[in-house]
Amino acid sequence: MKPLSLTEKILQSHLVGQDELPPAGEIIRISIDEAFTQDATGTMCMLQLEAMGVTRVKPLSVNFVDHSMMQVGFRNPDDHQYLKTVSAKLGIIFSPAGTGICHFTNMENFVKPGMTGIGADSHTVNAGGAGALFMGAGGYDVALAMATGEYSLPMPKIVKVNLTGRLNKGVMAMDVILKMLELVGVKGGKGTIFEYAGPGVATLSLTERATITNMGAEMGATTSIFPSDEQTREYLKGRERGEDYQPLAADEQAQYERVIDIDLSALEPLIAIYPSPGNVEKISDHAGTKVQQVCVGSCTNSSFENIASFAEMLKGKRVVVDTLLYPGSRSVAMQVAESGYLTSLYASGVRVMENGCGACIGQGGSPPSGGLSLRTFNRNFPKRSGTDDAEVHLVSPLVAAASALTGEVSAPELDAPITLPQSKPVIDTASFIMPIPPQEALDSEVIRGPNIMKLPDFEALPERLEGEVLLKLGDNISTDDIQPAGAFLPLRSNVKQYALQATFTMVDKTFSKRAVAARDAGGHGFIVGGENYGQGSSREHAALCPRWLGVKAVIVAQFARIHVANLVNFGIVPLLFADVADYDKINQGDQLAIDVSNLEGDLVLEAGEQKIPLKPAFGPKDIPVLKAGGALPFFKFHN
Ligand code: MIC
Ligand code: SF4
Repeated sequence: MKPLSLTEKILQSHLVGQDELPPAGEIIRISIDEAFTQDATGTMCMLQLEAMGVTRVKPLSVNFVDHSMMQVGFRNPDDHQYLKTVSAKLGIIFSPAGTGICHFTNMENFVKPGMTGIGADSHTVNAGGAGALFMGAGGYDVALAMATGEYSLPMPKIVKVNLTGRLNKGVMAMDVILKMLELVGVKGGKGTIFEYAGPGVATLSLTERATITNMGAEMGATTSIFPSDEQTREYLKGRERGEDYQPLAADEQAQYERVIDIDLSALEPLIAIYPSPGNVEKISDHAGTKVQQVCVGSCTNSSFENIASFAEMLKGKRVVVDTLLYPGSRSVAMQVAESGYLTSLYASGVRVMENGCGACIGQGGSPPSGGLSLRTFNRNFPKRSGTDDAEVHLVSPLVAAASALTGEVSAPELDAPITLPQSKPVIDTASFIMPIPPQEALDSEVIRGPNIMKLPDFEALPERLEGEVLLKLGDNISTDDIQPAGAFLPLRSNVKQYALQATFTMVDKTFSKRAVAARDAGGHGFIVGGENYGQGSSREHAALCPRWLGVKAVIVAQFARIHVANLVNFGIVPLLFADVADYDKINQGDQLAIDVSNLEGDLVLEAGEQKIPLKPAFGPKDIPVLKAGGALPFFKFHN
């Protein structure tokens, strides 16, 4: 038998409709063991699920509330109430506000080694730390997976990351993934699954592994995975889920696309410099830079071990800058309290915040104007913090602690490695609200407050697209640039207002007005961009809102994986320049046309006298979806 990688073993055991794994790039269909959303993507996902006519979901499904929790006014509470009642009816477990960050809480309670899963959030890949194959997707694809228990994806390339050695004192799992980002870059993971292996793996705890898989999203990777071993068993036992354990690893002679070697003992504390997680440098090169704020937490670094290490460094001392801490879950927060760290953190002057995304998604905790915030989070895209001219650098919890004490970027100076006291995890399964049994659910009411708007209807694709280049953008445009979150999060269930108030405001405040005027004059909007367009979040609003504003095609040098699927799902034609040099021939304001009557044929961009060859960024199975005007009209027509 051919020796298999761990990824191949899991994919093989979940294949639907074929027996053999095809070469990289070909579409595979797999069964999905779990599908989940969080509140910021969940309302749209649930509206689509309802529009599909689904009355009960197939796989284990969970709706978490963690992103939009400020409850200033009726909008967030309306969303939460809708999610709670629709979950009960459709057979979905509901994780209310305060229970914890989706990826963290998911890992604690639901993920088992060997499982497959998709979630409406790019950091769903976090679950790879427990030997499971989880991927981020847009809300429509998650709704479809909840309805069918299946998901399609291009067969990924599999790259082995061979870990040797052991982390030195003051160096953390965050530094391992920052090293990977330095080596691979923010688009180097596209179409790839990173499989961690080698003797260094055994030295990393499960939550350390999850820090590493979590930020695989920042390399554009499909996902990342660790083997399931004694560390996995230990973690599951601690969570009273010992029976969920099974050992899993790649076969000895498994073949990989390539191998990356990382010696853990050679790593030093690193920092990702604003404005990209890919700008990785040594802490020592930035030591002494003044900081105005420190934030610890996010789905990347909010485990008990992270918080306890942070608290140990602060013990008996006071922070000198505004320092905010977001525990990953109520379970972690209770363990922090029981072990005495809550008191010592307060005594050190730390602001202990709610168990949720918080400052990571710009829900409060913005730094001051022109300030520098050091964060243990995974993203530092422009303006994501909510302060337009503030900068954010990404660091480990120990660097965060050292810097909070000095008010400057500082490496952790330790005489000996930090040892944490024995402490038992606190189990918090009581926070979950279980769905109503199917028979009773038929009569249960779904409560839709005024913030829950109807989904917009979209027409089929015309034969010819004609209109203006509404925006010409550069490389690495993130979904935070396209459709900012932060203060706009309460508009996630209100497409019209979210589009009018937020779309592309980060790059051009006139965008939505110009787009609506062009749309209402009968034109089709075009967006032109460079490499890695749509990096970052899985938010489908970054396609849905531009579509509402009349955008019909996006032409770029290269797309990020989840975003291109979202464009197709909302009927925007994703296209690539056949020759990247042609990007220079197009300007904002140009009038363009494309004959899209035959999406299988050659596609040519007509720009005045110029005829510019294009390549599809969509696959054959996407063509009928695009023609129908998007996934939902396509689904409704065929069911
Ligand atoms: C993010 O970190 O950008 C988010 C907010 O979690 C997004 C999801 C969203 O936009 O709702 C993600 O990572 O997919
Ligand atoms: Fe939440 Fe931040 Fe993680 Fe996104 S990256 S899920 S906003 S904690």
